[in-house]
Formats: sequence, structure tokens, C-alpha cells
Amino acid sequence: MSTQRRLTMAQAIVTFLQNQYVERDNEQHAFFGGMFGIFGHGNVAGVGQALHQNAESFRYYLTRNEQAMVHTATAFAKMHNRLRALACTSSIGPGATNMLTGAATATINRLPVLLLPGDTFATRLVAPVLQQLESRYTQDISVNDCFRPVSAYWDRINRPEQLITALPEAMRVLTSPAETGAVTLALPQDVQAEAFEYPTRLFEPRVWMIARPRADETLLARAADWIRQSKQPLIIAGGGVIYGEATSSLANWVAQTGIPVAETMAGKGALRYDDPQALGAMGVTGTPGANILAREADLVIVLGSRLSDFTTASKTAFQNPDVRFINVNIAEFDAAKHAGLPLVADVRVTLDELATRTAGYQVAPEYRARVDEYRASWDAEVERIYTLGHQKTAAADGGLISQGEVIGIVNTFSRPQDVVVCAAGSLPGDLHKLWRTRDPKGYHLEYGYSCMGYEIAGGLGVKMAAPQRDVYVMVGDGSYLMMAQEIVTAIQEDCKLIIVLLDNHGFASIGGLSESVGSGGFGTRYQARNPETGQLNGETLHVDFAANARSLGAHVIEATDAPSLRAALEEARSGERTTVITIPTDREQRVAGYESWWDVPVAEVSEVEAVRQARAEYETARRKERAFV
Ligand SMILES: Cc1ncc(C[n+]2csc(CCOP(=O)(O)OP(=O)(O)O)c2C)c(N)n1
Ligand SMILES: [Mg+2]
Repeated sequence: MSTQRRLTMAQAIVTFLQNQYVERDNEQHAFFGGMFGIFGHGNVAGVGQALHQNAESFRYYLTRNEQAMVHTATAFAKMHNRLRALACTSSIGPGATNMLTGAATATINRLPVLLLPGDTFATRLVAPVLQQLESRYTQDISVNDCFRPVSAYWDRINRPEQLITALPEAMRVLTSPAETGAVTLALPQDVQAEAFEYPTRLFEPRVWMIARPRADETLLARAADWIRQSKQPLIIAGGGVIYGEATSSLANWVAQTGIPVAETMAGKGALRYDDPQALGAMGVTGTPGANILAREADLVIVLGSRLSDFTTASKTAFQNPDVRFINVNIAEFDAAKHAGLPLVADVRVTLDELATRTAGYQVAPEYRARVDEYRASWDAEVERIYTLGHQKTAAADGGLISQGEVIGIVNTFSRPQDVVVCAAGSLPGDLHKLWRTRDPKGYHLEYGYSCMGYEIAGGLGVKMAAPQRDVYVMVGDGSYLMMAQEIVTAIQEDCKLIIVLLDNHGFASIGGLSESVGSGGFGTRYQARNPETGQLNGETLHVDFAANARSLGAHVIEATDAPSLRAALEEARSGERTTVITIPTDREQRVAGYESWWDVPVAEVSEVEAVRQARAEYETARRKERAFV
């Protein structure tokens, strides 16, 4: 048998990708579910030709926007707990740079996606080619260098044989729970089409083992001691609990010890909402119980979290002077945060080991009773918001429902295994607080980058990964306007999405923030320029979202109140098509914040009294920020 195979560089990539597998807990998965893309001159004759030649064995998906396809791929990987991924091919220039925002989104969220932007000619003779950005100081650069800071691994394949070392490195990073993110291989247009005698071993099936490394014995023993000494411990469950499939281990350990659990955005769903130890959301968008107990905690056990400012309430969440942290994380980088005791390890095996080492330990009955009380009062608060019956009179349609009630109706209507998808605006905070999660994969929030436009594109990735679940995309009018075109791709792939579009005529979230910093919501409403004032405070810009969604091929239902929303959901669920339900909501009827704070600096000098007042309050609040060193 020949030990070499003559393939173009692009053919070699497509052949290689089909033979990569991952294994965890004795289960194997083909790692790649196919490749998304948009062709241009920078990839059509290279990667495009290779995909055409492999169309039966490796599926190609046409997207409408390169940023969107990266979001779709990211959501696909998230839904698969990082055990599967998609590749993305683009042309050179704008097709490539359109992927940058997607790349940053994937890397921040520690989710694997393989990006294959086309690049300008390695031979250079014909430069500048169409869409090439020239540099005056070097020829060794292109727009693809912009991917370096947003990639977990970055490489440029200037010679076809460089794949022999680049592809295994790309796979190592993609399948590493600690290092994963966007992996970018920039592919010069000419090299893509160039043939090389590749070693056939490169194309043999390869299984990448996803290990469950154990923590250091000494540190584990110390962690168990700290837990036994603790009077008021609190667990913060992050995305790592879900990605590591550690949710049962967590439920068992907290049932054994009574330690309460607060969840980050990525960690929501780690416990069922009705688990006796579940305090719900943590931090800026958290529940009173989680935030009060965090404030007092003498020990915070952080499981698989990046400890972002939304979780730590900008470092104001933990006020006990003697608070200590134990950080269980697969990534050393995260385990070292807050000067915590670092257990650099798999979350699941570590929880099981801690359960053994803390046998007999339980929190005091009074502490347990407080958890019960917070849980009961929070449940009542959610119920109140879910059934608010708010109907502010609006000129056009006689009444507007509140966003909280819309969430309540969708949450109550959806089945436990269904998935809610969201990313930016005021929805994520409200969902984090209110959504009653009944399945570890039921709550899909991209809140690392909080990227407007992720919602529909991401919903498609979720549905591709879990076709048996209904996917509810909840999206604001601002996010919808930024990126709705993947409805077309959802229809192309017969991936049914139920999209609930909450129209509040602009940016409720940033509008509210603007008001809180003394700027009165300036520039956050969808209003025409007013000829009299010269400002954007003229007539309200009415966008016909229903017509827009219909034009993309969706079935559309225009709901106006609670009963029509329920009927619309019923119709959407029983139908076959991707359905967009539009519902106008009251921008001013907000869900409150509870016992928390977020650091958004207010102007230190201003002519405006409201700003000066906001600054004074800001300076007081900021004094609570703590450095954990
Ligand atoms: C790509 C991107 N640009 C800007 C922002 C900042 N931002 C956060 S929320 C928001 C407004 C979102 O509007 P909409 O989707 O209508 O949601 P609402 O705030 O009304 O709930 C903006 C501009 C962002 N998160 N992402
Ligand atoms: Mg809005």
C-alpha cells in the first residue's frame, strides 16, 4: 500500500477532518459535523473544490453571513458539550474578517470552532489581488492577522506540507477543554489548490481522548479541610459543570452536604431550579438568596467558572473579610483566580472525590433553613413577575405586556427538554433570574461576549445539535435587526426554530443603563431625526418585523397579549416550519436587580446634574470592590 497520497492542501484538510474522533467516558463521536461556508474567489477553487469532491461524506452548509456561521458553529459545539464542532470556510478579505466577531465569541466562551479563512497569495507575484489589504511596511501580513488575538490557536499554511504539523496542533487545541476556542488556519488561495504527497497516516482515523484529570492529593485534602471548617459555604456553578457533565455529581454532593448552589450564566441548569439547594442565578443578574449568601460566605467553591464581572458583581459580591475560594477548573488560568485554592482538574471526578472526603459534613440546620426561605420567597417573586398582568396603554394597540410575563409564558409553555436561546439586550438578565431550568441543556445563553446577532444563528446550531428538542430563540428587536438572515438557513436545513421577537422599539437594556448613568436614554430609541431639534427624537421608526420575517420564509404570528402569545406558541409548536412570533412589549416595565451591583464608570465631570448625582452614587458603591490577592 502506498504510504503517500497526492492531494491538494484543501483536499487534505477535508479528508483529515472526516477522520477525527473524540472519546470521553468510553463514548466516541465524530468530532466534525461538517463545514459551513460562503464561497468567493479566495476559497471556491480550493476548499470549495475539496468539499464538492467530498459532498457525500462531509456535509457542506451554506450560510448567509460569515459571522453568523461562526455563531451557529459555536452554539452547535456548546450544545454538544464541546464533544463535537463545525468548521467554517470563507473567502479572503471581507468574508474572512466577517468571522472575527464570531471567533471572539467562541474563544471567550471556551467553545471549539475551526475557522478556515482564505488568504492572499503566498507567491505574492499577482498582488494586490481583489480584496487584499496592502501594507507599506511588510508583505508578511494580511487581514487574517486580525484573528490572532481572538483565536486559541492561529496559523497560516504557506506551504502544503505545513498541514502535517498544523492539523494535529489544531485538533489538540480544539479538543482540549482547558485551551479550546476558535482555531484559525489561514489558507492562502494559491496554496489551497497546490498538490503535495501527504503521508497516508495523516488521514487515518484518530481518536482524541478527553481526559478527566484528578486534582493534586495535597490540595484536595486541604480543600476538604476548608469545607469541613466552613460555616457558610456557597457553590458557584459555572459552564464547566455542564460541559463536564458533572450535574448529577453536583446534585448528589449538595444533597449530602446541604451546600447551596448559585449559577452563572453559562452554569444555569447545573441544578434543576426546584432542587432544594438551588438558589438560582448569581451576581449582577442574580437572585436575592444567591447574592446575600455570597456576601456573607466564608468559603466560595467555584466550579468551572471564569468569574466574570457579572458573576462577581464587579468584585463586590463577596464581603466576608475572611472569605476563601476553592476553584475547581480544568484550566489552570481560571483555577488561579481570586487567589483561590486551585484544583486544576475535571469537575466531575473532583466533585465525587470531595463527596468522599467530606462524608459526614453538613451545613448547620439554621443555614439550611435560610436557603429554604430564600428559595420560597424567590419562587413567589418569579410567580409574581410571570403573572404580572401588566397592560400599559399604548396608543397603537391598546396595551403592552411586560417582558417578564412573556418569559413566564414561554417558560411555562416549553417542555423540560426544550432549549431557550439568547445572547444580548435586557433578555439575558431577566432570563438568568427568572427562567426555571429543568434540564442541564435547557438554558443556552451566550453571555461571554453577549453578542447581538447570536440568537437566531445560535438557535440554528442548537437545533442542528439537538433536533429532538424544540428551540425557543428569544430575541430583542435590536438584535433581530442586526442579524436575522439565518432564518433562511434554518429553512434550507429544515431546522425548525420558534423565534419570539420582543419589540420594545430600541434598546431597553442600554437605554436603562444610559438613564442610570445620567444620560437619559440618549440614542437608544428607534426614532427618526427630528428636523426641529436635529436630534434622534423624532417620530418612532416602525419596522414591520412580521413582513420582514415572512419575506425570509418564516411562518409569522403577530401576538399582542398573553392569550394571543399562548395561542401563537401552540400554533408554532404544532407546525412544521420555523415560526417567528412578534410581540410588542413595554420597555419601561423592567425586572428589578436584586442585592447586586455592576461597575459601569460614570463621567467624573459633567454639566448635567443627573450625571453628577450618578457619579456620587457610583463612587460610594465602588468602595465595596475587593481585590483578592
Ligand atoms: C454586537 C453588539 N453591539 C452592541 C452591543 C451593546 N448592546 C447590548 S444590548 C444592546 C441593545 C439590544 O437591543 P434589543 O435587542 O432590542 O434588546 P433590549 O435591550 O431592547 O432588550 C446593545 C446595543 C452588543 N451587546 N453587541
Ligand atoms: Mg429592544
